[in-house]
Amino acid sequence: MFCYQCEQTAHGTGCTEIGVCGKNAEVAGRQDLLLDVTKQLALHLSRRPASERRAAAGLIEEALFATVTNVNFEVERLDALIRTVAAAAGSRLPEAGDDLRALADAAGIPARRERYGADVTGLQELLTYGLKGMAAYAHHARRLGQVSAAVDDFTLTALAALADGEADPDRLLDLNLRCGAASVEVLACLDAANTGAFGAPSPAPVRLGHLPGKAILVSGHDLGDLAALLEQTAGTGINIYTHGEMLPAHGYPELRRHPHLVGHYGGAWMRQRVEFDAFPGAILMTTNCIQKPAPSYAERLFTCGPVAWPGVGHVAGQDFSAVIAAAQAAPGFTDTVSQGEHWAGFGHHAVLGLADTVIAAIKSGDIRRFAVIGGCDGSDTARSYYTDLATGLPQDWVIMTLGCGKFRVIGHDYGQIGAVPRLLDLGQCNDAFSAIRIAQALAGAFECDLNDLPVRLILSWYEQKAVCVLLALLHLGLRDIRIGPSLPAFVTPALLQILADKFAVHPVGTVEADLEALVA
Ligand code: FSO
Ligand code: SF4
Repeated sequence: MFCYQCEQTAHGTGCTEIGVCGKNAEVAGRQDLLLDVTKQLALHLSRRPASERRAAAGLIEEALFATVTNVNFEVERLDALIRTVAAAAGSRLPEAGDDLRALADAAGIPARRERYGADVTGLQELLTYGLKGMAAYAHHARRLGQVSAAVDDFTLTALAALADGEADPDRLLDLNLRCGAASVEVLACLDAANTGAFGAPSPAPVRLGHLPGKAILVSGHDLGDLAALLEQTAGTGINIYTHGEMLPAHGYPELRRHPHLVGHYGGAWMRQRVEFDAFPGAILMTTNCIQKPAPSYAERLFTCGPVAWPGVGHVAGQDFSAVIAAAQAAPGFTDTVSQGEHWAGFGHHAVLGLADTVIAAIKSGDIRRFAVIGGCDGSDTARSYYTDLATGLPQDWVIMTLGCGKFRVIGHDYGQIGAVPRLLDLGQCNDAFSAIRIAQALAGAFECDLNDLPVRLILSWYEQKAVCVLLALLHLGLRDIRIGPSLPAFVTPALLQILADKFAVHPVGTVEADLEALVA
């Protein structure tokens, strides 16, 4: 196997024997093959009528999402997807065994690096990961009834180009920037889907801690699954807690109106083995990031949607009765623990509702700058950089955070600047759209370019949705973006040079040096 698609890749170069995420060679091979047949399907569809292309968009999303880091670790489910996608493309696949493995090897990254070289393969993978991230976001939006034809069309175009062996660096760079344009679209589409279904987020305090009673913990990003679970548990006496990237759910009026959505439990995804072990109820994983479950909670853990782990109960559709039964059978909490509160719900609607106050504070000099510090969290100890940077910023800076990277930033009292809280939690990683909307509104108010705003971007990345967000920012022409805690292994020195020259993208430095540079 060879995989270098995420930040925790082995030795910073690539996972070979087994993934740091727990993906074994068999699963990795299936994911390579699934990606390859999906590209072939896109190529096939590029010669078919538009109606056929549209009809296949959901399947292509599902296939791409299944190959994102920490999503699907189950060979049988991957095999079923491979056969469905191959059948849609009219391709014939060998039944199983060595022939399938040989096909997977031929589709893998080492074979392409040999053929095209590391730089071109890196550009192809940058595009591929951007497409995977887009697919994940598009999948959530589609489930809530929102689709973007521009996103679906671009996904097919780009996959078909990759299937066709596109290896021209300029054309690949252009496809990557077009992926950024489609990424802005998909973020907008998901924003419309979430706010359409659950109302515009507004600031609300979230209980940190727990109450006595039976409990279900919901992790991942899919607000639709959470909403269905809230409906199905109404009146049962079971309390629902959010975990990880589900924290922003409390900002949505149509979700927090449920009195049994009682609070948030735990931190970011990579702490789940400890936190799920200690949680005395059932746990539902709606999307990434799932880790290998410990035996202590494997029977109380359930996956749904695109997520799968061998031996873990999978909920087909949104009938959560098995999860509810597991919660009833578990002891639940017997005490009350109060760990304070966190304010969620500062999406673009809420922040732009304060636009006059914010603009006046910028003009008066009370607010000097904004720092967007967010993205993904991960295990690397170097990620303490984000905590130290956020807490070290001058008191006249406002911090906007988002994604599970927020867990490196929240939990500190940043105070207020007048009526404006110094820490604004914009939401999930896809709520990078809120940062974009806020920046665009400020640029409009000050009649300046986005890059002339007093906004600094310090991003943390882990998996492919972060690539989608980064490409969106590059498409918008944003420069001087800091990325950490380390640079992607697929970004070769030559590719990094292009990103540095064209977009002034650069790696994070030390906290001291970056604070000095940011404040200057
Ligand atoms: Fe985090 Fe995982 Fe939301 Fe990612 S939970 S790391 S970028 O899946 O999607 O921020
Ligand atoms: Fe390694 Fe990340 Fe790939 Fe998992 S997803 S195999 S950790 S590079």
